[in-house]
This record gives sequence, C-alpha cells and structure tokens, in this order.
Amino acid sequence: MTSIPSWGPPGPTLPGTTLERHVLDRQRAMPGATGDFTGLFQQISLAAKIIGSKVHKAGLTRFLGLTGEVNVQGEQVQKLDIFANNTIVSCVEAGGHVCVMGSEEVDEPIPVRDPFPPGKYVLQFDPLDGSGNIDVNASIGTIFSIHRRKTPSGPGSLEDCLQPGRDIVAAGYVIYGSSNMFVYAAAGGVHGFTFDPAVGEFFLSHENIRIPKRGRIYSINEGNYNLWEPGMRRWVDWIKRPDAEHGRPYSHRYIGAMVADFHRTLLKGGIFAYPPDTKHEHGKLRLLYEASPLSFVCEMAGGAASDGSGRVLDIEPTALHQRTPLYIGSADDVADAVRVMNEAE
Ligand code: P6P
Repeated sequence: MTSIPSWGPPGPTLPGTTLERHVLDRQRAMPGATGDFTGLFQQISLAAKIIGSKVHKAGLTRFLGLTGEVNVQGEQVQKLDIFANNTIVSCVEAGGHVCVMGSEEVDEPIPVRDPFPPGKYVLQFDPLDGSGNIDVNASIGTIFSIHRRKTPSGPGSLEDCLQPGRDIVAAGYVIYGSSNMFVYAAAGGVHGFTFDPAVGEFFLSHENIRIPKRGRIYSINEGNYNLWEPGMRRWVDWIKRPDAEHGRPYSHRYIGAMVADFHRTLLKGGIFAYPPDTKHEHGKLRLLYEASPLSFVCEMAGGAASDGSGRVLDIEPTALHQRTPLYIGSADDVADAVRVMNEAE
C-alpha cells in the first residue's frame, strides 16, 4: 500500500510548488475568498505561458518585426505586442473574474463583452514591455495589476480603471529571458516562480523576495543626460563621483526593458529611474500598467517608488495612459535620489 502525502507543501511526489497551488493556498487563508482570485491568476498564468512560447520561437516564425502600425503611445507596434495583448484578453475575459481591462495597446478600456459574465476585479497590463528588445533577443516582459471594481455591476468602465496603486489587490510581472519567471506581490509578500518547459508550469523558486535596503547599481538611460532637468543631472553626477566610504561610484546597467531592469534591481538592489526630459514632460513610463504595478511589488518587497515628489502608489490617476516620472528600487537609494535631485541649486 503506498502512503498518500498529507495536505501541505508538496512532498517528494511533486517537483515543487506551482504558481496555482501557491495562490490557492493563500486564497484559502483570505477571509471571504471566493476563488475568483485563484481563477484570475490561472488565466494570467496561461497567457504568460502562451506568450512565452511565442516569444521564444519569434526568431523562427513570422512574428519578428513590425506590423507597420503605431499604438496609442505613438510607438511602432511589434507583431508580438498585438499577439500578447490579444492572448491576455482572450484568456481572461471568458473567466468571469474581471469586469474591465486596460491595456497599453488599446486606446480605451476593454469592458467584458456578452456573453461573458463581468466579474469583481479590474486587470490592467502592459502585454509586452520592452518590445524594442524583441528583434535583438534581449529580455522583455508582461506587467499586470489587479484592483477590485468600483462600479456596482455590469461591464466595467474607465472609472474602474482609474484607481491609485495603493488600492492594488495584487500585481506582478512575467520576464521572458534566459528563463521565464512569474513574480507576483499580494498581501502575503512577493514570490517568484520559474517556468519549467518540460512540465509546462511555473514552480516556486524565489519565496518571500526582499529587496536589499541599498544596492550598488543605478539604471537609467544616460543618453538623455543633456535632456534632463539640472536636479537629475546633479544626482547622476553624484552617484558616479568616487566616494569609497559610501560605496560610490555605483555601476551602471541598462537593458532598455523596464521589467528586466526592475527584476535585477529587485533581486540585487539599487535604483532604476526614468525621469522627465525635454522629450517626455511627465516621463515616458505609464502609471497604471507599468509604474504602479512595479511600485506595488517593490514596496511589498521592502523597497520604495517615487515620482520625485511623493509615492507613486498615492498618485490619483486621471487618464488611462497617463505617464509619470519613476524612481524605484532600494529604499535608501530612492531616498538619496529624491534628496539630491531636489537640493536647492
Ligand atoms: P528608452 C520600453 O519601451 C519602455 O517602455 C520601458 O520598458 C523601458 O524602461 C523604457 O521604455 C526604455 O526607454 O527611452 O531608454 O529607450
């Protein structure tokens, strides 16, 4: 007679804790949990697997290159952007867990359509962040955030999308790189899962991620140096000035896809910054589906995220595609950046 493993963390019979099992175990601990949360995560995870498979074969199929179209951001649309967007919408809308979605690739909110039942959550996402890296085989990613709906019933609306990051229920990202990882943050902390293509599942690999209080890496597009405000140039000059006692100069790393630059910052510490410049009055990054979700992840891991004057999570959104300056990473490094850039001239 074989023994049946007792309920709890997987025994030797399972290769690890899957993302679905991890979320389910925490869903059980949530008062009044209805299973919607677990179901929504399963749909996001399925979309991530489909997108990841397409990204890793893009070089072998017709998915490389541009569609010739331009999205609401005024950016050249890559074929994989559209594929990723449509994959997420298709995986999620039928599940009955969301009432509306917001996407970087779509001008207006995407209300759940008949015959699908509108649910109690709001999903906003950047389907493929850093798509300029696709053709050169550098890391790219998907970013998402989940709020509870504000409107009482029926298909959701822009009102449901325009919520501050401090009200996020869960947020995370998928990084398509040397391996694919799914990282999410919710009330229970920040956890990372690595995809095993042999099994087709994300397995827990980074439990309770905590960002170092200070790092030694700064990540910013130095090519914009002459386009920045004086305070920004002052901070970058400061972080590069030799000061052995305080561990400066920092090293510079910049991948050009925020998900990848943020993921390194989360694991190793340091700071990622995208400030305003003469080309981007309010910065380049979008609040609702880039800055807010990653700021939520960062704060849940013990870090900080500022727009240069306050918490990103406290910004009250007024438009679906609004942008914000972003300084995100180790708490001490973000505090230094805000202090130095705002010093009196
Ligand atoms: P730049 C990608 O297009 C993106 O939105 C972020 O993922 C990335 O951090 C940033 O833009 C890169 O912008 O101006 O440095 O190429």
